[in-house]
Amino acid sequence: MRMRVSKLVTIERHIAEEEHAHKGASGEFSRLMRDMLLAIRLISRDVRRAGLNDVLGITDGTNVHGEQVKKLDMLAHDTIFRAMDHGGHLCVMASEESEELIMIPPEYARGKYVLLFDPLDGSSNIDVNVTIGTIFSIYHRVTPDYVGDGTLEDVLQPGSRQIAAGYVCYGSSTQLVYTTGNGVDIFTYDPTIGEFLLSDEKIQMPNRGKCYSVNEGNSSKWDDNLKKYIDYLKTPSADKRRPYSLRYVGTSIADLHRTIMYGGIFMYPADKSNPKGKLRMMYECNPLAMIVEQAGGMASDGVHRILDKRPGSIHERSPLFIGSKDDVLEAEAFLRGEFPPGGEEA
Ligand code: AHM
Ligand code: MG
Repeated sequence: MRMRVSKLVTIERHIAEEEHAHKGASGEFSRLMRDMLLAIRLISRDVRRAGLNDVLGITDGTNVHGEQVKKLDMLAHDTIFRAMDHGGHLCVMASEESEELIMIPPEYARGKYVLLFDPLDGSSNIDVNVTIGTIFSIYHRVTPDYVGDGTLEDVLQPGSRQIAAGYVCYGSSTQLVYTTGNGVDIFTYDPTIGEFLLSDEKIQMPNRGKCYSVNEGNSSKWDDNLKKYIDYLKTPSADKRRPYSLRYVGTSIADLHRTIMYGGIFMYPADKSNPKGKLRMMYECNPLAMIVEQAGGMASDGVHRILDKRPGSIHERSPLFIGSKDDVLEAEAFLRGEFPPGGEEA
């Protein structure tokens, strides 16, 4: 459900007000987010001018996942690093585009927060002018030494410990979808004034939708229960609840954003070639799961709640079933072999 707002509120004011509501807050989180918003505005500018500014195409390298790195992937990664390395708020960062942890340069102070990010999500869509995004996730550091470098232990926290998560969708407009665990708000970027303004407040997604979103080109590698679930969604039902429509952009941000607004389910399941699916737990699954839960939806790996999973490494992958509660519960039931759910005729 959309709660459109008429009051004019910038994201900076929103963040400062949320922080003031916490007793004893020092303002450090607001300053951290101010730096992050600068990076986002710069990336948005570069994305909006792609085609004019030599950011399309590939670099010479591949990343830790063996994928070709696009110029815009690298530019977005560097922009976030340059905005965040010197503020004194972070003790360590990790990025989908960097094999190792990203340490704070020795000349700058360390702080109490940890930043994880996917600088440019949907890389395969960059060169064809289709929606792409940026995803980020913030944690408190857990190592007690507040002046030293952050460690792997600070980064490998379960998603339930995130203190903030957000994604930016470079679509028909640039929108930032953001939560600190107090509901989900959407801010739309007005490039003429350089501000993100609150456009939808405390959004709640439908309990069920009519769209499913999955790369069905992989279906020959799926297990039988998943195949049965997808067939079920496509089979007309007497109550007209099915068939579902298929929508698949191939950018998780875009597929998820539509799912949040209209309801339904977005999946990147495991398959025979990718036993843990494709999406990365730390940079994609966890922040998206926090946002969806805050909007009244659900995120699962097919069996377990995403936010409860304990990551073993920074680039670990996880299957993802995310979206409207009833749709995700139904997917889980199928994956357990309980189909059709409730004895309903498929
Ligand atoms: P990326 O972060 O390198 O762009 O990769 C992740 C993307 C997701 O945004 C999207 O859901 C998925 O890869 C699409 O994968 P596929 O092309 O296999 O369907
Ligand atoms: Mg990604």
